[in-house]
Amino acid sequence: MSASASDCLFCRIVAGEIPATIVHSNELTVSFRDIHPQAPTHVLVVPRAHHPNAAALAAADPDLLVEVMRAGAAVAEREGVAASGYRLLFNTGRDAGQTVFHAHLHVLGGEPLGGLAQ
Ligand code: IU
Repeated sequence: MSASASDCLFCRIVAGEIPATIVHSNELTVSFRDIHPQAPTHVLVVPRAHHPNAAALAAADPDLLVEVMRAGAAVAEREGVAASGYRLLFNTGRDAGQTVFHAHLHVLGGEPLGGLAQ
Protein backbone atom coordinates (compact mmCIF):
# COMPACT_ATOMS: atom_id res chain seq x y z
CA MET A 1 0.00 0.00 0.00
CA SER A 2 1.11 3.56 -0.56
CA ALA A 3 -0.55 6.73 0.70
CA SER A 4 -1.22 7.77 -2.90
CA ALA A 5 -0.16 6.94 -6.44
CA SER A 6 0.38 9.81 -8.84
CA ASP A 7 -0.82 7.79 -11.84
CA CYS A 8 -4.02 6.65 -10.09
CA LEU A 9 -7.21 8.37 -11.20
CA PHE A 10 -8.99 7.99 -7.86
CA CYS A 11 -5.92 9.20 -5.92
CA ARG A 12 -6.08 12.29 -8.11
CA ILE A 13 -9.80 12.75 -7.39
CA VAL A 14 -9.06 12.39 -3.65
CA ALA A 15 -6.30 15.01 -4.00
CA GLY A 16 -8.70 17.40 -5.79
CA GLU A 17 -6.61 17.32 -8.98
CA ILE A 18 -9.46 15.89 -11.08
CA PRO A 19 -13.01 17.16 -10.61
CA ALA A 20 -15.74 14.89 -9.29
CA THR A 21 -19.16 15.42 -7.79
CA ILE A 22 -18.39 14.68 -4.16
CA VAL A 23 -21.39 13.76 -2.04
CA HIS A 24 -19.63 12.87 1.23
CA SER A 25 -16.13 12.92 2.62
CA ASN A 26 -14.35 12.51 5.90
CA GLU A 27 -10.81 11.95 7.18
CA LEU A 28 -10.57 8.47 5.68
CA THR A 29 -12.92 8.28 2.68
CA VAL A 30 -14.27 10.28 -0.26
CA SER A 31 -17.60 9.49 -1.98
CA PHE A 32 -18.44 10.83 -5.44
CA ARG A 33 -20.96 10.21 -8.21
CA ASP A 34 -20.01 7.64 -10.84
CA ILE A 35 -19.62 9.34 -14.25
CA HIS A 36 -21.56 6.49 -15.93
CA PRO A 37 -24.36 5.78 -13.46
CA GLN A 38 -25.91 2.31 -13.62
CA ALA A 39 -28.82 3.25 -11.33
CA PRO A 40 -30.53 6.48 -10.18
CA THR A 41 -28.10 6.50 -7.26
CA HIS A 42 -24.60 5.38 -8.19
CA VAL A 43 -21.87 6.64 -5.90
CA LEU A 44 -18.31 5.38 -5.47
CA VAL A 45 -16.74 5.34 -2.00
CA VAL A 46 -12.95 5.27 -1.99
CA PRO A 47 -10.44 5.20 0.84
CA ARG A 48 -8.13 8.21 0.68
CA ALA A 49 -5.18 5.82 0.94
CA HIS A 50 -4.30 3.87 -2.17
CA HIS A 51 -5.04 0.13 -2.18
CA PRO A 52 -5.41 -1.62 -5.53
CA ASN A 53 -8.61 -3.51 -4.70
CA ALA A 54 -10.91 -4.49 -1.83
CA ALA A 55 -9.02 -7.69 -1.03
CA ALA A 56 -5.74 -5.82 -0.71
CA LEU A 57 -7.48 -3.22 1.44
CA ALA A 58 -8.94 -5.93 3.69
CA ALA A 59 -5.51 -7.52 4.12
CA ALA A 60 -3.63 -4.27 4.73
CA ASP A 61 -6.11 -2.27 6.79
CA PRO A 62 -9.34 -4.03 7.80
CA ASP A 63 -10.44 -1.06 9.94
CA LEU A 64 -10.30 1.15 6.87
CA LEU A 65 -12.44 -1.35 4.93
CA VAL A 66 -15.04 -1.04 7.70
CA GLU A 67 -14.87 2.76 7.33
CA VAL A 68 -15.53 2.42 3.60
CA MET A 69 -18.59 0.27 4.32
CA ARG A 70 -19.81 2.75 6.94
CA ALA A 71 -19.42 5.59 4.46
CA GLY A 72 -21.40 3.55 1.90
CA ALA A 73 -24.24 3.18 4.39
CA ALA A 74 -24.07 6.93 5.17
CA VAL A 75 -24.26 7.73 1.45
CA ALA A 76 -27.31 5.47 1.09
CA GLU A 77 -29.00 7.35 3.94
CA ARG A 78 -28.16 10.76 2.45
CA GLU A 79 -29.32 9.70 -1.00
CA GLY A 80 -32.65 8.52 0.44
CA VAL A 81 -32.29 4.91 -0.70
CA ALA A 82 -31.58 3.24 2.63
CA ALA A 83 -35.21 2.37 3.38
CA SER A 84 -36.01 0.94 -0.06
CA GLY A 85 -32.71 -0.95 -0.32
CA TYR A 86 -29.40 -0.61 -2.09
CA ARG A 87 -26.40 -2.60 -3.24
CA LEU A 88 -22.82 -2.33 -2.02
CA LEU A 89 -20.42 -3.86 -4.53
CA PHE A 90 -16.69 -4.25 -5.02
CA ASN A 91 -15.45 -5.42 -8.41
CA THR A 92 -12.15 -7.16 -7.78
CA GLY A 93 -9.92 -8.04 -10.71
CA ARG A 94 -10.32 -8.33 -14.45
CA ASP A 95 -13.05 -10.97 -14.67
CA ALA A 96 -15.24 -8.89 -12.35
CA GLY A 97 -14.82 -5.90 -14.64
CA GLN A 98 -12.60 -3.84 -12.36
CA THR A 99 -11.26 -0.99 -14.47
CA VAL A 100 -9.85 1.39 -11.85
CA PHE A 101 -7.26 -0.18 -9.57
CA HIS A 102 -7.91 1.89 -6.47
CA ALA A 103 -10.35 0.08 -4.17
CA HIS A 104 -13.86 1.53 -4.57
CA LEU A 105 -17.24 0.56 -3.22
CA HIS A 106 -20.17 1.01 -5.59
CA VAL A 107 -23.36 2.23 -3.86
CA LEU A 108 -26.29 1.51 -6.15
CA GLY A 109 -29.97 2.15 -5.54
CA GLY A 110 -33.06 4.13 -6.35
CA GLU A 111 -34.82 1.40 -8.34
CA PRO A 112 -35.18 -2.40 -8.23
CA LEU A 113 -31.70 -3.65 -9.16
CA GLY A 114 -32.49 -7.12 -10.50
CA GLY A 115 -30.06 -10.01 -10.23
CA LEU A 116 -26.55 -10.13 -8.91
CA ALA A 117 -24.63 -9.27 -12.08
CA GLN A 118 -24.15 -5.69 -13.21
P1 IU B 1 -15.04 -0.74 -11.72
O1 IU B 1 -15.61 -1.49 -10.52
O2 IU B 1 -13.53 -0.62 -11.68
O3 IU B 1 -15.54 -1.26 -13.02
O4 IU B 1 -15.63 0.72 -11.59
C1 IU B 1 -15.01 1.86 -12.03
C2 IU B 1 -16.07 2.91 -12.07
O5 IU B 1 -15.44 4.17 -12.12
C3 IU B 1 -16.98 2.82 -13.28
O6 IU B 1 -18.32 2.63 -12.85
C4 IU B 1 -16.77 4.13 -13.99
O7 IU B 1 -17.94 4.66 -14.56
C5 IU B 1 -16.27 5.02 -12.86
N1 IU B 1 -15.46 6.14 -13.25
C6 IU B 1 -15.74 7.39 -12.72
O8 IU B 1 -16.68 7.57 -11.95
N2 IU B 1 -14.95 8.46 -13.08
C7 IU B 1 -13.91 8.33 -13.96
O9 IU B 1 -13.24 9.31 -14.26
C8 IU B 1 -13.66 6.99 -14.47
C9 IU B 1 -14.42 5.95 -14.10
I1 IU B 1 -12.14 6.68 -15.84
